[in-house]
Order: sequence, then C-alpha cells, then structure tokens
Amino acid sequence: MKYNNLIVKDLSIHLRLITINRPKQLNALNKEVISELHDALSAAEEDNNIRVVILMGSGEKAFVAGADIKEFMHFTPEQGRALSEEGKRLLFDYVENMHTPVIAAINGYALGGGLELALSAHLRIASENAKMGLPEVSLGVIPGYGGTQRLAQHIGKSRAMEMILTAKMIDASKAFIYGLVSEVVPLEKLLDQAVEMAESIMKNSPVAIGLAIEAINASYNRSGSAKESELFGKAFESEDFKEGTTAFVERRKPVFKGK
Ligand code: DAK
Repeated sequence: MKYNNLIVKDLSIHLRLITINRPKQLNALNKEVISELHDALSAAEEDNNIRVVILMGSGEKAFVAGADIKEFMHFTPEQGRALSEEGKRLLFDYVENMHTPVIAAINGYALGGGLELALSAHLRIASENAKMGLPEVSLGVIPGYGGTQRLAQHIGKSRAMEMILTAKMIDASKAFIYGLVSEVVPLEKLLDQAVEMAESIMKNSPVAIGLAIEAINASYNRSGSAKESELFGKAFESEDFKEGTTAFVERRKPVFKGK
C-alpha cells in the first residue's frame, strides 16, 4: 500500500519498520497520519509473517512532536471529544491491543500525542537526544489520547502529575530512571538496538506473545478513558484553549486568564 506520510519497510521476513514521515512538521500527527498508521499497523497485525513492528519518526529531531496543533486548534468541543474517541479507537487503543508487539524507537521529541503513541506501544527505547513530555496544559487542553491514563500506569501517579501539570519535558536519562523507556542508546545505534530487542522477541512463540500482551493488558482497565475524552472536549470550550494554541502559532508565550 502507498502512504503519503509513512515509510513502511520490512527489515526481515518477520520484522517491519514503520517510519512516520513528516519531518518538516516534526512528524506531528494529523487526521491523515492517524488513519494511515491504523492502516499500516492493522496490515502488520493481519500479516501472519510479521512478528514485531518498530515505530519511529523520520529525521534526527523528532519521533512525533504531538498532535498537529494547526489542525486541532480549529476544532469545536464536539469535534474534540469525537476525535479523541476516534483517535483512540483507530490508533492508541488499537496499538495497545495488538497481538504483534510494537516497539517505539524514540529518536527525538516525543511530545503530547507523540508520547501518547509511544505509551500505547508495548516497549519503548530512546536515543540520548530524546525529550519526552505532555505539554497539553500549556496549550489550554489536556492529553486526549490516553495520556492521563497510561502515563500514570507506566510511571506512577506522582510522576505523571508532575509531568502533566508542569508540562515540562524530561530527557532520556530521566525517562530511563522513571521507567518510561527500557533502554537509552546513542541516536546512531537506536535502530540496531530496536532490532536486537525485536530479535529476542521473535525467538519466542508469536501465539504466546499475543496472549501474554492480552493478559498483561487485562489488569489495566481504562475506566478513566471516557472521562478523559469528555474533559478533553470541555477544554476546547475555553478561552485558554484559543489563547494557548494561537500563542503557539504566533510563537509567543500564552497569557491565560484564570479559572
Ligand atoms: N503541530 C504542528 N506543527 C508543529 C508541531 C505540532 N505539534 N510541532 C512542531 N511543529 C512545526 C512548527 O510549527 C514548525 O513549523 P514551521 O514554523 O517551520 O512551519 C516546525 O514544526 C519546526 O518546529 P520548531 O521551529 O518549533 O522547532 P524547534 O526545534 O524550535 O522546537 C519543539 C521544537 C518540539 C520544542 C517545538 O516545535 C514545539 O514546542 N512543538 C510543539 C510541541 C507541542 O506542544 N506539541 C503538542 C502537544 S498537544 C486531539 C487529541 C490529542 C491532542 C490533540 C487533539 N484530538 C482528539 C482532537 C494532543 C495534543 C497534543 O499533542
């Protein structure tokens, strides 16, 4: 299949690399990228030969710098809530529930929806230059693709509160200490490291791996997910949301009004 925003390459008969390819926008996720990722990932899931998928961003700067701010700044609250639910169904929850393991090779910025995508993957490794964060509240919105749920599940509630409320990025070594990524390597070794991890997985039973993923996921319920989508839509009603996203586009600091 041909994609406008992805490069799909088989590194061996069992291992597929999917690269998000919008380097000029730091691989930001718009609706088309989300839909193409769904198509590419579901093709891998349905292909009996593919046993592991590696996901990365093109270029040396970013894995994914978030949802495309220039696209979502114009959404209404209803569209915000609907797109949060749709994005989860097509991509974020879809990845998490795949029986084919997905390794996120974080090769630079993983921010907002970009970190949420990495959090949905089964494994994460990072390059030394990687920076991770959920900066949504600096734009007057909240993480809307599962970040309020999954970050706490990966690194604990206190650290998730700190990262989400301060909107600050953490570097790769802190992400390793937090348990957000399982390896940190120089950028030029990142893909090799991901392949090595994939090879260890591919020695094992693909059926058992799929069942193990399902069993592990079963203990993490998503009872807060619908609430997150509802509150995400609510944030779109606020003046702060308009100010936060406009300030980003105008390359200035936002001035928020208050509660
Ligand atoms: N969206 C759109 N364009 C982006 C972008 C993004 N998230 N991030 C970067 N770009 C674009 C920049 O606008 C710039 O484009 P031009 O001006 O050249 O046309 C180009 O990529 C290069 O970026 P910079 O010039 O800013 O590069 P720097 O090295 O100076 O800075 C940076 C890199 C990553 C620190 C900076 O670009 C940055 O702060 N980016 C934004 C990070 C961020 O706030 N990400 C969004 C988080 S909010 C939704 C569900 C969930 C979400 C949204 C909607 N729905 C259900 C509707 C989630 C929201 C988020 O992800």
